[in-house]
Amino acid sequence: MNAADIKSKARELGFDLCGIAPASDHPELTFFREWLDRGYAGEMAYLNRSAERRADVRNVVPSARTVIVTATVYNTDRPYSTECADPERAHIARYAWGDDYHDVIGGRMEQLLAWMKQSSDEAFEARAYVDTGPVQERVYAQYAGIGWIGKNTCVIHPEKGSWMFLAEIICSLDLECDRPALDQCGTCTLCIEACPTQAIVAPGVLDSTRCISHLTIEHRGDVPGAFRDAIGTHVYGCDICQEVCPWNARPPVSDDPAWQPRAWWDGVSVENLASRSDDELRVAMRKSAMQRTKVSGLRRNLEYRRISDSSKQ
Ligand code: B12
Ligand code: SF4
Repeated sequence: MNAADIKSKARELGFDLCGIAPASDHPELTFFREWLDRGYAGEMAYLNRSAERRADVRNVVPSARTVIVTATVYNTDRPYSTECADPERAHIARYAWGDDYHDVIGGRMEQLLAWMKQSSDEAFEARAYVDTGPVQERVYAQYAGIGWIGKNTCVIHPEKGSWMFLAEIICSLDLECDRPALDQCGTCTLCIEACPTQAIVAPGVLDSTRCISHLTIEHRGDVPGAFRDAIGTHVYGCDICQEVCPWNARPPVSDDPAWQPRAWWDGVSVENLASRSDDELRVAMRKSAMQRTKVSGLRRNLEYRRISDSSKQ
């Protein structure tokens, strides 16, 4: 079993891209500590707790020599929030429209790993992760040639754009590695200018305490009043800095049933969602990434919007 065999199996399992990065001292890995020290992680205390392990995959799998990175396009054919003229439309980030990617991609990664174990002549150590592992996924994706880390901090592929989930297998096999992706943002700063809360404080540096994704999903308790107008009808996450990106102007669309928008969220208004009972919302959020905030978190975001609308009348 070699690198080409792994990539062809990854394609067979439905991954759009697969590349291999060396498990070495990539300079970008050191930004993480500085980012934490500046307080940019906001309330995501788990990032502080796991900082040492996140510094290098060899702290997670000591024998690691390579990181196999996969990317899965989750974009569907629905318009962007920036294209929507209806001021009452509820905007939910597109990564959360369908089934929970942790389960779907996690299952496919386990299949890839099981196949590797069966096909390899050599015994090896490995761990598969999607999102929640102590891994700086974007850095390894860049070194695996999946895409460059854009000014909006997202990994962008020249043809696939950035609507992609990343996942990886850290392993002790000495596989042939890909060339790192080259930065193609150039002089463009559209994402930095479009962010309604000025959360991209420098190219590639995001202050989570200002990011709508953090404010509507990770933040507990009251959302600071100063951000509520800028949040608008973004009731769960935010896609603006990717929607304005020229590399996402003609993005590929996935026909995978897992990522298609559930009818509950498809083109609905804030009022429509807010009028749903807790039980209905619970059913709608079942096995979706939106379970992270539970019904109470979504309800909080919906209520802010309703209160702000009624105070303007
Ligand atoms: C914490 C987290 C968040 C936080 C912080 C995001 C952030 N930009 O750091 C919040 C809640 C805000 C968030 C939001 C979103 N997230 Co998120 N998130 C993560 C998580 C769990 C960790 C990221 C992390 O370590 N951040 C810390 C910073 C330092 O790391 P980084 O962004 O990877 O950093 C690179 C650049 O910022 C840059 N950099 C940093 N500092 C500096 C300094 C200088 C001088 C320079 C030049 C560069 C530079 O280099 C970095 C490497 O250090 C990853 C999964 C994982 N385990 O990696 C998913 C992940 C990054 N998220 C993802 C997604 C989909 C989203 C959202 C689109 C969801 C949404 N629509 O609401 C938004 C996108 C917002 C955005 N513009 O990033 C995907 C991104 C896929 C992709 N194509 O890049 C990931 C990889 C999950 C996955 N497995 O698919 N997320
Ligand atoms: S996700 Fe939205 S709030 Fe966060 S950095 Fe991008 S545009 Fe700004």
